[in-house]
Amino acid sequence: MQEYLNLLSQVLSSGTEKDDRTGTGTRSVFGAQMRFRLYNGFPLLTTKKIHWKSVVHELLWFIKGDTNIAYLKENGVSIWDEWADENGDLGPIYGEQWRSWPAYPLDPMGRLSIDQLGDAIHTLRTNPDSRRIIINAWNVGSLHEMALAPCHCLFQFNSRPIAHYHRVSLGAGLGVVMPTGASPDEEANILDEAGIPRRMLDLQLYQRSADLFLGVPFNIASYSLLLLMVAQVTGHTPGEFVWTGGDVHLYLNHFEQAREQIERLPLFLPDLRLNPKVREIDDFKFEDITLIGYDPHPAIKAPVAV
Ligand code: THF
Repeated sequence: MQEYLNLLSQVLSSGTEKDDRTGTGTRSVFGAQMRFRLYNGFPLLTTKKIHWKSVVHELLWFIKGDTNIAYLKENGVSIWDEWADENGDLGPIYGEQWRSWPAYPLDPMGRLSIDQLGDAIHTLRTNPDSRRIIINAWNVGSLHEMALAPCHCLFQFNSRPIAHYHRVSLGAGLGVVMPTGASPDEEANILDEAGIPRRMLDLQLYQRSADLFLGVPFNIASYSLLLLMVAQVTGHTPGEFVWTGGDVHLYLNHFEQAREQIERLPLFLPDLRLNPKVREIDDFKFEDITLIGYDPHPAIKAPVAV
């Protein structure tokens, strides 16, 4: 997570002061990238405590295709409260675009809407070399109906063969004997004779607007978790999460907190275990996701810009 601390320093030292929609004011850098190798530990920030429960419930809520905060409230997650209307609705944000992007005209299968996440998983199982495994939340025709335009707006999966030696060491280490939901032919393409994945899965996110202190640690953890889940249900070994940012900013009222964090030493990364019995993305429940050995520095409070 040193890369994250480096980016904090970079924005503090060389960012441009810039006004923003929320009227708070920011220091901002345009264009940045961080890479996290998921087999080196789960990239949950250790230089301040992250509210992990919020990360998991928010992701499960996106996967459900839900855009009303009722589920989050029931589970004690308040990170979306500020943007919801009086009925708890946020408009057609992430969940709706991921699972039911409206199809006009009807797609060739006659569907009224497109399940982008389901289609991505199907493609990873049947045509993993594809360079079109993209999920897009930036639905230009619907932006005006959303409580907030998507910040993490597009992501792409990349499936690649891994070397045999790598396969053996990783496969043994992770104990991955993968369920895939694929036909035996497809499975032979993904798993070797010992049931160990032949292929690795990467995910790259494009985040057009990045609240580096509050949002980004959540976003890194959330997409890394999604990558592990999709890897499991498609029979891949988790590879790299690549985070790409557009306007990467620190709000002016987060500077002190950012400086405090930079002084702290990164600690050991936790591990993440998924229940290996889960074979379909829609079957993951909170209890199937276990974080092990997360022992971070204390939380640092900071106000969220609305
Ligand atoms: N708006 C802004 N200004 N920043 C964001 O990061 C952001 N998001 C989502 C939508 N709009 C945004 C909401 N995600 C927190 C964390 C993530 C959020 C919103 C708020 C937050 O306040 N975190 C605190 C408390 C955590 C908790 O109580 O669970 C923290 O200390 O981390 C980016 O996707």
